[in-house]
Amino acid sequence: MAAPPEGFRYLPGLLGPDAQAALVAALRCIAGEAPLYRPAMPKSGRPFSVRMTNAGSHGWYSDKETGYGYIGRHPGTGQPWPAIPPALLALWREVSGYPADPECCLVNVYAPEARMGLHRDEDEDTFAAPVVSLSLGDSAVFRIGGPTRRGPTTSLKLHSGDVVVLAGTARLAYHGIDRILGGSSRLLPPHEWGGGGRINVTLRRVTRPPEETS
Ligand code: MD6
Ligand code: FE
Repeated sequence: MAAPPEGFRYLPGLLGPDAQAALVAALRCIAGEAPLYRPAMPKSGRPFSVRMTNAGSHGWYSDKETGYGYIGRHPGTGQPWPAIPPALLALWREVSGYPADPECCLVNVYAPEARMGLHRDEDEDTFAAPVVSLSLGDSAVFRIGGPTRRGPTTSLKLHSGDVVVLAGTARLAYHGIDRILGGSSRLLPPHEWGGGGRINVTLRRVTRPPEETS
């Protein structure tokens, strides 16, 4: 175990039950327009256990050929991504401390068996903006380390309504989801999201805005 890096903020229960339910409804609309897809690892083509979709001008995507990165349209429908819901823009303005709005709202959908390996969010053109993350549905074991994959890590449980901010040094820290505590929440209707589970929303700035002074 190690203390979480500088710039890591954990805001437990920032969103109450009504706000969580309203966001699930907004995410249902997004997934209706921009269907969930399963990204694949660069080179190996190994599929992720997590399904994803996006809102905003930039959507995060990965497949065998293109690798990790952002695209302006849904890979299946070819349509632009839906708009980021106003409640999520409000959350970003409240907690990010950053002068420009996010461009990507990545929606990660975890079935109870899904996981996310240790990674850094490093596909953006600016790291001065934090990444703001919101958990909905089942609780999950989140692990965060430091700037190298091998260093010591700290684990904490993220529950529905919790918000995590990765800013400063933590912005480029390795992190991942070790496991989902299946059945720990009743927020997500099981028939709709493929087995209940968990939704994680991350808000990111992708391009460097004029407001960002060097
Ligand atoms: C998750 N979260 O909570 C995965 N990335 O399902 C992330 O990968 C993440 O929570 C950047 C910043 C905060 C995060
Ligand atoms: Fe991440």
